[in-house]
Amino acid sequence: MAHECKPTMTIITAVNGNRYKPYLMVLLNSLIRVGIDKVIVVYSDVDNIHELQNIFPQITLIEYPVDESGDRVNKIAGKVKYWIKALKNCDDTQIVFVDADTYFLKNSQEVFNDEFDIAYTVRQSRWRINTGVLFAKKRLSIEWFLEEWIDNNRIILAKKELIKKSKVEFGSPDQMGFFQAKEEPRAVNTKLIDFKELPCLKWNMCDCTTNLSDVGILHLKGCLPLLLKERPYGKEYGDERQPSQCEGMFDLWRKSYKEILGELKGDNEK
Ligand SMILES: [Mn+2]
Repeated sequence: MAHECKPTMTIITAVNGNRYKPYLMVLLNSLIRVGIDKVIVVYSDVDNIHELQNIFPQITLIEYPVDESGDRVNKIAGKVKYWIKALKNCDDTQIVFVDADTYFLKNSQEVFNDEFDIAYTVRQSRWRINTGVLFAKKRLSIEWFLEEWIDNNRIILAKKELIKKSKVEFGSPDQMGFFQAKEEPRAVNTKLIDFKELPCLKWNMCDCTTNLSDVGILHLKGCLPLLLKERPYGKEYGDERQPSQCEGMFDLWRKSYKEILGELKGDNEK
């Protein structure tokens, strides 16, 4: 076709607070390696975040006002709110929403060859859905879906029993909120969303495996002190994963982090 142009893809992520900055740095580094050059980062309360623009000129940084209310719900329901903000600033039709603690090993463009509006990842685990990685084709309904997801999070977080249920059945309130938005859509628009399931093993690998050759996206899952070797591995810290299996993934992350710290240092000395 004469006017057909190659579809592009934007990665959207969010960071709230300084402690997520190392994750973001490594994520950006991984994106560059696999040739993804459009990234929108919505952030709050991160020191010197603009220094990252020197090493990753292709990122768009959008500041989200720091939540001064101290509202716990706002914090927990937060990620999706940031994603919506990014979505409003995105002109691509193919979007990958990811947690900052993810790491791309492959360009994930191939996922968009399939038909869907939203593709989410599932695994063989007590908690089947993991919302750390989400693929979406941009339609108005996607924004509505994200709004319904936030509303659900708020409803869950307002009731102790629901919080408990969400942790037991879904691993977190946020994952239960997603499940409900998908299963019990309210608006006509969101009822028509076409969902697709993707294997976590390939597109949101969080259970650790020694063989990373088939993996497209890794998900470190909140173990920064362990990654930075500030504490040893241990069940007492809530780690469910086996350290021997995770070492490959952790080493990859550490190597990348060191590399960027070096670049930032070099940049500051210029
Ligand atoms: Mn995560």
